[in-house]
Amino acid sequence: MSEPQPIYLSDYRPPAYRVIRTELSFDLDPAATRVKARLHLERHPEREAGTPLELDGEQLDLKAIAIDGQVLGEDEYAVGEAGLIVHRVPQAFLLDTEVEVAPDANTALSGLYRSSGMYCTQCEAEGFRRITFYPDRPDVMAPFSTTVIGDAATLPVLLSNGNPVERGELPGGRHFVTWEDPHPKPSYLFALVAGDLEKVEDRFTTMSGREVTLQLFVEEENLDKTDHAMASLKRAMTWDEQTYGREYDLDLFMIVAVNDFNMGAMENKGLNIFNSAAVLTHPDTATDAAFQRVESIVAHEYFHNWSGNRVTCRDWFQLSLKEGFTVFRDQCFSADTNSAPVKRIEDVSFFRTAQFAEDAGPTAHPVRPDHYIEIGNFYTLTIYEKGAEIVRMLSNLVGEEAFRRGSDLYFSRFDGQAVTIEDFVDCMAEASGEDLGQFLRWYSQAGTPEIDAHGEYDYANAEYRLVLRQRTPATPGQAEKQALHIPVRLGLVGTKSGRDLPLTLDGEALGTDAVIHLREDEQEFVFTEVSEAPVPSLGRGFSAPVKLHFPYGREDLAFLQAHDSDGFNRWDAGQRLALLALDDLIAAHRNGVEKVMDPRVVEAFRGVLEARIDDKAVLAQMLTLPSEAYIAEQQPLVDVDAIHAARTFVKQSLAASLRDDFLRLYEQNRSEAPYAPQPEQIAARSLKNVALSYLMAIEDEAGLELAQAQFAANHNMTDVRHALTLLVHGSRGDIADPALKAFGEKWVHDPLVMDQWFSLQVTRPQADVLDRVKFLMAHPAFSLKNPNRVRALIGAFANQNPVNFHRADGKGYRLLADTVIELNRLNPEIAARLITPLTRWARFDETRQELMKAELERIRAEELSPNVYEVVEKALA
Ligand code: 0A1
Ligand code: ZN
Repeated sequence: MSEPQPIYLSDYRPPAYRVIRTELSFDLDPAATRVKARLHLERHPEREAGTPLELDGEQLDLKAIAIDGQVLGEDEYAVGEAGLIVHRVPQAFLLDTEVEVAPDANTALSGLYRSSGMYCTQCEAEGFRRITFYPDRPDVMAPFSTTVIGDAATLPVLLSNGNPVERGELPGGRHFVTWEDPHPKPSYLFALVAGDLEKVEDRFTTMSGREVTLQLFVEEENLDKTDHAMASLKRAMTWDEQTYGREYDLDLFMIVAVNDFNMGAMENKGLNIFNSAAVLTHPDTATDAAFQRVESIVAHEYFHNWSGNRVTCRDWFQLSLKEGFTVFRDQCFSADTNSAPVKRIEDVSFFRTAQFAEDAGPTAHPVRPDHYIEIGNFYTLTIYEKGAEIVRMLSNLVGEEAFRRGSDLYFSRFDGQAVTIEDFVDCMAEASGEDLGQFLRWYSQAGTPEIDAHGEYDYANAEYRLVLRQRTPATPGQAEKQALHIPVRLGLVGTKSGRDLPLTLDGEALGTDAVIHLREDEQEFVFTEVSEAPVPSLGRGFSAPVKLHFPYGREDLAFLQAHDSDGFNRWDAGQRLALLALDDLIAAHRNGVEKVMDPRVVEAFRGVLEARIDDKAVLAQMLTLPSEAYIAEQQPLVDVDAIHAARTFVKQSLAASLRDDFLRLYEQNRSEAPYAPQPEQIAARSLKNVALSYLMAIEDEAGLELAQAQFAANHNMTDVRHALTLLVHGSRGDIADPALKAFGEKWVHDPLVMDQWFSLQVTRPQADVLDRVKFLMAHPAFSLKNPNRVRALIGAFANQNPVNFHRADGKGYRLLADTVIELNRLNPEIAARLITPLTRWARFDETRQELMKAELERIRAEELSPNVYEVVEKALA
């Protein structure tokens, strides 16, 4: 096999042939589905006559081909590994092809495949070429008509995009439905579903008074798990009308839940397909976090109807055009629906842990990459989450009103077109009058910018001088970096008053909270009329996706934690304070010195507990220590054992010192009220469960009793799972084991609950866990073919159990590599994603580095899919 070759953004050319209309017909069969395609094609006016017709196609068995009704001779076309070439075609013509595909043999879950007996499709990014020969690129848009033929008894439901226009019986117990999608769409938004599904129906009246039918299709046993998704959908539809003035554009909107799915969900036009984990909820089976995730994913896919479908991407280098914008939209929606500060804290915590790590690793890439081998590898945190941070910065830079004018302009100017990131930014520039030229560098430059800040208060002149210096570390293929336009939102908090001081910059009064613009490598900002010595509160609300360093003392941080008017920075000051203490303890652990708890951290926590913070969800966040993964992110060299020991020590020390406070908090926040996924209830539960984590950190009688009782009360999955996790992660096997067994037996029929059962066992920090992982891989409820199972078991072990994955004997690495090698053949997309923790070898000690690289080499020696090849090559480069 030849080495896979990269594709370059600079090589972009418009398509040679346009598709005016696409007509498909599927005769479904597990081993031999027949797909007939009739394409109405037209040569691009700028391309010369004689340009051959090139269509993408993979693993297709061509049965028939004709142009304008004339069957082609064998010398008139050629079929290769990647597609079909017809050497001579007219200027405008009809192409008929018939191919055979094998849904049951499709374990990659891209193209047409079967999941629990139902047929479904996944076409983004390049799955449509596994269904029929086609110009499978997003800048080719056409209206589709699709006829689905299947067995009437086993496949009563036959779905595709758009509206059903005809249905009927056929000989041999078969039936068909024909669907028309009037909106021109790229092939990646095509979808087909056929199965024995139950339907839940609702209605929505749009702002212009049109009636839309909403349908959710699930397997019969999941009919009681659809309420929340349906309610979320209606909220999202209303929100998009109110916030962006966008309404839905078909008479029917369908969501289907499938069990085997590579990602969370997919925004196919009018027919969203969801991973069952991203749509099904029930108080007994799903946690609060799962309810919130479902709400945000339902919204995300719905929002794509405009940001992605009506206006789509010219090519896959522009992926963040739809994903960054849509993530920003779903984040704002969730913030409006739940606790806004907590949503921001959660998003940023995740971002600073996972995206920063990606940006610092061998697969770092710009939000708009300039080359790739396998686009399936680019559905990354950088494209999605950093892309969303860039859109958020834009919105803050131009202001909410101009941002709305800019998005209105974008949607109207480019409706029905496939466009670029510049097109989007241009609309924002035009609507606001801002010069966004330098800002565009955010899209082309990889790596996390770092700002070194220094400040000095001059009593005599009542001035505060702030110096900001920016640098972006080199990333693979990008040694030199240019200065970015970085918005820094800040305040100066007076040390006497504890209040935000008025800000005057260059004679201009800016209020008490302002955004300054860092554009140079180094810039000085002199604030005048500063009446008392301040502590600066920088990067409020995480105003830019950067690492911001300021030489804060612990007193400064405790002060900001108590007084900052910005909720996010208040929380962050606490995190920074805890990190300083953790640094000392990590060093103590490494040096074999006795660990001593910093009393200032204990006092800061006591202060938080006594501060009467109204928002319980915020309070719960303020009482939560930085995760081991985030602590690791801050260390020059990751020592997983020292980090685990230090964090456990801090937790136990806080629990011992503040035990009665945590007990009180627990009691005050327990409730017998029936479960509802409402913000107030979720907040109370999170606070109660944070308190329980501390009590269980010392495993005293009270903690153990509460955890056992909470598990036994069986009130809702959030409480049950949390209690069970604490028990299983604790030292009392005599209590944990029977609970674990009972839970596993009770839920053995429910794969989504079994995923939680797998995860909570393999994230146990104790040393015996590797055997448990292997044992569970042989459990009848586990299967390597199902991505959710793989993520819940192998993924959770490798990503959420640092001390065991990074065992000094390398057996954790070996297990991951073995799994990757097997998955490389079954499901390349999932295999490639699973490698991530091994690619981070540079962050560990030499022995571990060698062990990790040896496993990467072992993977490299296999015959690899392009997906795995690309990741392994980068990791070993
Ligand atoms: N566009 C979807 C994500 C998605 C991407 C690729 C997929 O298959 C490889 C599936 C879904 C979204 O942003 O939700
Ligand atoms: Zn998306």
